[in-house]
Amino acid sequence: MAVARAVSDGAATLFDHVRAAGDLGILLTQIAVAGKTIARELGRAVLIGQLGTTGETNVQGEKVKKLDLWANEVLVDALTDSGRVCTLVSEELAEPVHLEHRCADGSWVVCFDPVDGSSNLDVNGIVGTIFSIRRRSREARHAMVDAVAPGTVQVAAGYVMYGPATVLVLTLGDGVDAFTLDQTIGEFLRSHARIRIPARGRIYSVNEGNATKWDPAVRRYIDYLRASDGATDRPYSARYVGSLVADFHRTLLEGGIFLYPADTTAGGKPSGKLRLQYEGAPMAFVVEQAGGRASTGRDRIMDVRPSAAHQRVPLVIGSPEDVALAEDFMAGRR
Ligand code: P6P
Repeated sequence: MAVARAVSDGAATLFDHVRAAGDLGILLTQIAVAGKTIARELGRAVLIGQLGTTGETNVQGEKVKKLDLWANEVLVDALTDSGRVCTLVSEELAEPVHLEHRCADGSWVVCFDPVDGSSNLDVNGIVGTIFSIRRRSREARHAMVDAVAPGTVQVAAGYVMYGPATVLVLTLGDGVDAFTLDQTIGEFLRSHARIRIPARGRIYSVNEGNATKWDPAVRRYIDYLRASDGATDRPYSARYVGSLVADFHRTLLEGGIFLYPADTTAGGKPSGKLRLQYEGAPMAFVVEQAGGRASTGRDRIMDVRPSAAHQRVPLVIGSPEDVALAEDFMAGRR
């Protein structure tokens, strides 16, 4: 009865939204099931000893949380069981997983971060699953060809945000929609249709603890946003969760800019911290589909062709006017 009422109220379900997408719809349904499973586990993790670390370090050089590994297994199983996936690139797996026996025509390549922002888990912070779906290239000689394709080949991308509500944000290349999990019926119901990011916002989001590591032009840009000038609607407010899904989702809905700049100091991360294939590229696809922009500070994120599956990239993403101004500062035009 509840399902019928929800649907009869015109609240489209995620299934309604993707069922015309054929194989891709099957894949997205599997990702949604994985998202529901992860949401349930996150809600009870502290009660069943699932918080904390495993004692291992992953390919990123980061401490592995118990839930990182568990969620990775949930997603690998869900994607493999779909029977539609040829190659998997996971933040938690050192190498791409190539399922040769699945790579018939029309198979898909999925890049994903099972629990992005997992450093927030032990303090009940917001985290998310980020996914980027690409069609397997016909001429792919081996997994690495597809694992390092640029963002322009994406067919679908999005994230599941585990917050007060569990929200799945998705683009299929024709706009961006958000679906909120109705726990009473276990369905993702469309809560935001055809999301458009404001042309300009009033919030900037960056880890200012890294300010001494940035290029001076980045510091000048942030100082500009913090300066008081009524005529240009400044200062901006600062918001930083330290979880890309949370900081990006706020930027998508309210406008403004998120930055994770390069660390220009000796021994730092010259390409920044965030990974292109399962953080930068999917968020860039979503934001562009919502009318926003995503760049390295110089180049369009969607065009960057990585040399490795876990390549990092500086990320400047958000409202088009804010990103354009940031690029002006970084190019020395301001
Ligand atoms: P920092 C989480 O580890 C993550 O990859 C993103 O979710 C987040 O935006 C960023 O790192 C936070 O990094 O260095 O500010 O803690």
